[in-house]
Amino acid sequence: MADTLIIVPTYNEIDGLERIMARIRSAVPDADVLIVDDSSPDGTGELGDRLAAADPAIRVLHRAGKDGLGQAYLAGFEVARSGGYLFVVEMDADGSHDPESLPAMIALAADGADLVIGSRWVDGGSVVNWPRMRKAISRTGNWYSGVMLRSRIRDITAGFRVFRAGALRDLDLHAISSQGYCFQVEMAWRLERTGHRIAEHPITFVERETGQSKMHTGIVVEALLRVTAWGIAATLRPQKKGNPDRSGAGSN
Ligand SMILES: Nc1nc2c(ncn2[C@@H]2O[C@H](COP(=O)(O)OP(=O)(O)O)[C@@H](O)[C@H]2O)c(=O)[nH]1
Ligand SMILES: [Mg+2]
Repeated sequence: MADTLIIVPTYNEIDGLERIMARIRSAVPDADVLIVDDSSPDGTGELGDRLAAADPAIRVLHRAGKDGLGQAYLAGFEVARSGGYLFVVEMDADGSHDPESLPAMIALAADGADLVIGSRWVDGGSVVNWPRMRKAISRTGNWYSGVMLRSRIRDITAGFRVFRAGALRDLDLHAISSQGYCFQVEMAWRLERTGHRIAEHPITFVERETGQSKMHTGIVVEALLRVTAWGIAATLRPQKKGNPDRSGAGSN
């Protein structure tokens, strides 16, 4: 059985899905892949079904409607948990995250990192073809999260990640409340503040060539408000390092 599950959330990604699946299957042939599609109107889910029919390593989880990135990943984590996988990967369907980085990232998790972030903002990391505005939002968001959450993570908003499955079990996933991309900040911060090991691996993020970004102002506002609220709450009620997020949970 594969020890890694790669979760790929999709919403209207029909143009790039086949290409990214082929790249994933050739870069990490031993991993299983789970497409989590929110009933994309463009037929992405049906294309996923055809790819799954031709390749037993690929599965599709169909969800009833567009419900945000966070909910899609939480549903995928449940599949990973019941399948007994050791490593759980998050990556976008649009080609921005290069599957060829995965062997090195999974190796870091196998070496003991609880979360490995494919990072644009550490030495060696970069972004290709992003509009100046997107770069500014990402840099400012990471800077603000660093200050408010006292986080040392350089790319806390990144969506390219490998979790050790045991670390996911340490978190109370039902308590994760973020809807949009703020989900990524919440997951990383919960692990960091409970003393989990976080590694950042430099990646080159390449802006999508097909389809459209689902990023919108509401997502940025949600992140800004939540990070501010978490930062204030953490100042009032500091968490002791080493305390699990979920009482009584171990990390294995
Ligand atoms: N299932 C699901 N996937 C989503 C949703 N929103 C975004 N995605 C996927 O999440 C990934 C990142 O989204 P994208 O629009 O590329 O964000 P950007 O890279 O920040 O511009 C892509 O694979 C999207 O198809 C959603 O509500 N549900
Ligand atoms: Mg994208």
